Amino acid sequence: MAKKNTVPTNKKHDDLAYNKETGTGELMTTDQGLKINDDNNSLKAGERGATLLEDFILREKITHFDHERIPERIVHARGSGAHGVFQVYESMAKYTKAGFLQDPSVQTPVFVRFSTVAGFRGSTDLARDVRGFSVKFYTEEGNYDLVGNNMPVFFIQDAIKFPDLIHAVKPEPHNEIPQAASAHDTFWDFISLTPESMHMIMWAMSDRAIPRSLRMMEGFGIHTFRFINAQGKSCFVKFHWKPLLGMHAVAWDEAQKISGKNSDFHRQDLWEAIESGAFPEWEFGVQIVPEEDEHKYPFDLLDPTKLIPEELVPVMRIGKMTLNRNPDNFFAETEQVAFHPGHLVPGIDFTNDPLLQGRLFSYTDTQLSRLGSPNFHEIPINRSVNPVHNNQRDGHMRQQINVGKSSYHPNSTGDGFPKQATIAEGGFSTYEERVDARKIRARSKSFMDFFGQATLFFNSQSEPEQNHIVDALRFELGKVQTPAIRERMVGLLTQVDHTLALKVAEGLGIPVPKPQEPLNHSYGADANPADYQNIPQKQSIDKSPALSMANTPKDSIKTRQIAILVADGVDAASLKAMKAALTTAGAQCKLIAPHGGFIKDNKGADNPVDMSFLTAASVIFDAVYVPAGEKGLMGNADAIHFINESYRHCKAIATDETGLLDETYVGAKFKKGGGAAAGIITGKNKSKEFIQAIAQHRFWEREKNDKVPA
Ligand code: HDE
Repeated sequence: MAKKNTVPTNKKHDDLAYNKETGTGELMTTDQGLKINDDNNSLKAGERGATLLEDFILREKITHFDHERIPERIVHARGSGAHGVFQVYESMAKYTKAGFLQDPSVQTPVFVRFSTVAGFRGSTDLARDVRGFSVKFYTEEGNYDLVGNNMPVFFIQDAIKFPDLIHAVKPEPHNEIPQAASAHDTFWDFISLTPESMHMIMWAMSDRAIPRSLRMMEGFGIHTFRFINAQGKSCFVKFHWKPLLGMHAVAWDEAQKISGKNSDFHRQDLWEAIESGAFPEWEFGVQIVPEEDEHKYPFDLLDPTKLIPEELVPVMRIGKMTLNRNPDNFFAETEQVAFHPGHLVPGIDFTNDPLLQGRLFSYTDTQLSRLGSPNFHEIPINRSVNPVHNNQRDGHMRQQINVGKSSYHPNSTGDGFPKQATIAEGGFSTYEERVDARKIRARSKSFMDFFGQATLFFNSQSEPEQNHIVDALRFELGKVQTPAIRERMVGLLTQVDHTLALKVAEGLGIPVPKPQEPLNHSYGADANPADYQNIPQKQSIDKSPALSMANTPKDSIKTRQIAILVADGVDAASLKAMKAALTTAGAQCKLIAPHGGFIKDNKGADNPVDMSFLTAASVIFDAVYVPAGEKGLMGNADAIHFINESYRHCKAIATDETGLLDETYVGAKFKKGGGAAAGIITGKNKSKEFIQAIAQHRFWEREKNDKVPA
């Protein structure tokens, strides 16, 4: 029978060119399907002659290459993605009719993209920055996008200031310096003139801005949203993601060094965790506020520079997200994924948060510029699992081949289809919020406490965390060239906490100036400044333990990276025992040696080296262990530096013997009678103590007494 040619319409396209199992594969073709006979030589007029314009194969290949890049995202350009699933623990029908929050047996596929905000696409992962935390839920009712960050508040209250904020933080326009950094004049100039940013500044200067791993950070929807149940009753809701591995950060000195040693540190960590089957997990949390409580708090629920302390409204953990599959192709998935806070499902709706309202415009607009067509929803990563039926037609790169002649509604040519869905059929209807107002450009008086929650955040931090905020501000403002900007900033800090301002001023070598007057432009052109006197400055609580990373669970060493320093002659038994204990507890061990290849243990066996001192660095590990038989490492400057630096960054260190340790800063300290520092474990068979120490993540109190030369 003759083979029938069919036009490939929406057939799933499997383009794996080579099958490893069978050793068979596809022949190379042009984009038009023509088999290529020579992919190594362009068409020339003779062996030494000019290349011919006729060479359509060469031209097709080069043209495609020339257009391989699309504009990177204006913000959140640097990102890493992963696939996974979400499952609700029990039905949330009481609060919302959202289909994916009803049935605990249903797994909803998700795609998540984490990002930094300011840097370009190729910038370092370890920049001091906010992290984007976007989740696309592929629900049966259409895509729901929760496009959040790893901090629960934002810099500004009104979307109209977003371009200013981003222009200020991006590299300065005259010389495009600095990359992926807020430590420069334009950013702090804008911030010093925008007091509403002070709460977010506390977060951005805290350790939350330098996470140990994307898998170890919280996520937040930031804005207050609405849930609506089947009876049409609405309540307010804030969304949270709680990482099951706890929240952890690196030290700032470490972050800067990681940026040089491995600028893909977070991306690689996420990738490798998923590849090794250590799937990252977060619990999905909601804070529910009944509609009648809208005005109960000393802050406005619509103000995105405020959070609801968990001590006032507990976070209910209602489900779990597991990331279990890496993308097949970075560009097709992570780069082309298009999030939008306006991708909603029935049962979830917006509030009038003025930042959220502006975002609802921005995200489709940005996709048009980035992805180049209103058909971006047809790119596989953006497709809804619920089939799309509407009368939108044509446009650049349209994939769907719409059949029939009706492309309008109402129609009789298509029997009236596609028809509108009734509410009972799952049709979306906007929550009917009452509106009765004047059109004005003004900010609500209830938004005008700029410092109360900044102070709450600062007061809720542990002592090391507070010190890190001071250091971060000294660093950032220390890089600012214009004295007036530094002074304005310290003036603002006095309104958060006077000691904080004093310490920062001391580091900068400037006096503490008087606090600045509130800026008139914050009120709005149509506002009467007299209405804005006596703004409440008091939060209902003084401390919120949930805001401190020091209170995160510290009971696991799962997926932690442990460096084992070895040289020829290492004691085989010690090495084997510690490796087994750490691996059983879920950590991953890497053998680091003076050279690559193999090292010979004291039993004569060859042990493969994972990294040499040249390619490894202490900053990419969580802890370090030196087994017995360390002679080959003694006097080795790299090994000594490795331990000193681990100590400086407050990590757990274990050594069976003390020869190498004695050559380090740590050993010298012991000798001087400094006593055994927390997190330093010496002696054989101490795997239990070492594991407990690693689970503590860091011994930050070391910083107080020690300035380690590393
Ligand atoms: Fe975004 N934001 N944003 N943003 N945002 C974008 O959309 C914007 C804001 C956030 O992984 C852009 O597709 C405006 C808050 C994340 O692909 C753009 C305003 C929060 C991502 C845009 C905000 C976010 C973006 C650029 C102020 C936390 C990365 C590329 C009104 C709740 C999504 C894109 C991804 C991306 C606009 C403020 C989170 C330009 C106008 C607040 C995580 O549309």
